[in-house]
Amino acid sequence: MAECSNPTVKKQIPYTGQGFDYLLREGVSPAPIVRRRRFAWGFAVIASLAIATAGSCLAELAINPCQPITHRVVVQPIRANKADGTAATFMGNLASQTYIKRQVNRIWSQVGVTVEWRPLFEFTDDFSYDGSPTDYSVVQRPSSDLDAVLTGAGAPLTDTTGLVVNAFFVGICPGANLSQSGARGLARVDQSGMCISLASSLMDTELGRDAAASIIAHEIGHNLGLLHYLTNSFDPLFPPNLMSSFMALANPPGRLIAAQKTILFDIALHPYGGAGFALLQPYTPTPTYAAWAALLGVTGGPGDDDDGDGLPNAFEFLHGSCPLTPGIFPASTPDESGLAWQFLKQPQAVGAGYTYLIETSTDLSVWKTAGSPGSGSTVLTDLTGSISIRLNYSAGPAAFLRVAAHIAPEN
Ligand SMILES: [Ca+2]
Ligand SMILES: [Ca+2]
Ligand SMILES: [Zn+2]
Repeated sequence: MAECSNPTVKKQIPYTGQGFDYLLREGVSPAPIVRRRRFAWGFAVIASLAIATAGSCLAELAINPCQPITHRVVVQPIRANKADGTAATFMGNLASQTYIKRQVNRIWSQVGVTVEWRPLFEFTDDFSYDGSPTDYSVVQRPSSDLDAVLTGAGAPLTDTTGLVVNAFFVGICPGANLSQSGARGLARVDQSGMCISLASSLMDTELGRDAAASIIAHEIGHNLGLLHYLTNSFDPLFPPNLMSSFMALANPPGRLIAAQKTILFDIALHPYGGAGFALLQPYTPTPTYAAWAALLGVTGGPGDDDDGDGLPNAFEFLHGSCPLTPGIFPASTPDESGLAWQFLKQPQAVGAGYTYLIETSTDLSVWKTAGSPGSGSTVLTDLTGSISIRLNYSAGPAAFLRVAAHIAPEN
């Protein structure tokens, strides 16, 4: 795992108004700053601070930040074995499996989807493994073998409801020959069913495991109804993305773009009737921190900061930002009276009892609850899904706002 860089950026924004120069100072101390209440987790940051982190913390995959999980996809992995005991590569050892599944989950969390893996099903069938008795070590295995594997006699049709993605891990992928089996996949579009072949050597490196995750996530995308997407590295309108038809091992793609999310969640936009739409099942997250952490692969507690971006996990839980992708503190919006910040409230975290503790100060020493008399701040709105706070320019020559997400103390 690459080390996270976490430089602290301090900036000052001059503001001129009402005949005098107003300086809203911005700064931060290393988190956690203060623990002032029994139930308060470390304060996230002092408002208006941009925490810049270079690159991705977890791995090389280029992906967008996650979105709050609203749907799930259930995947049934099936490993093809030959009668002589030769077994297709699945995802390597347990640590490698955990890593790859986590990366697949990170990719799909970009569109608010979590991937649930059923236990691996072992299936002994020479034809499924490599097309035996025909030899496809040099000649390309026909693509039509995909359907033959998926529907063949004895194939483990573990799902008759059309709600589970069946993923066969094979020795030679249909549409490829043995020499092309580094990482290959072939999948139905807008319907369950795929074949994947992975060279065992891929499991030896992080890049190889990322490539495996990328191709697995790509084939899931086909099953869910996505076609290949035109890409051009030099055209920002068509950035490399998960559904590129070509993947370079050195740079496995993972990004899902907005147009793809639109297709996924609109059955009318599905290309072949929308059977793949049913694979996306609505998901109601369990209202606990532990469930959220397990879902996204967060290993730290509420006061920890898994991605090192200065936003504690508890804040990311409540606000809905991604705990494994470095982000920045929510941006402020200026108006004639000050700077306003909006902090989102995710239903899962609200259900778990989490709330914001927002305080202001003019000297970084004495802190007052935001919106209280003399705090120099105003609660603009406090809604089910968000709270908006304005730090007023009248607060003083310098003003600070800080926020923590915590479980509200019982009265
Ligand atoms: Ca964080
Ligand atoms: Ca983050
Ligand atoms: Zn494809």
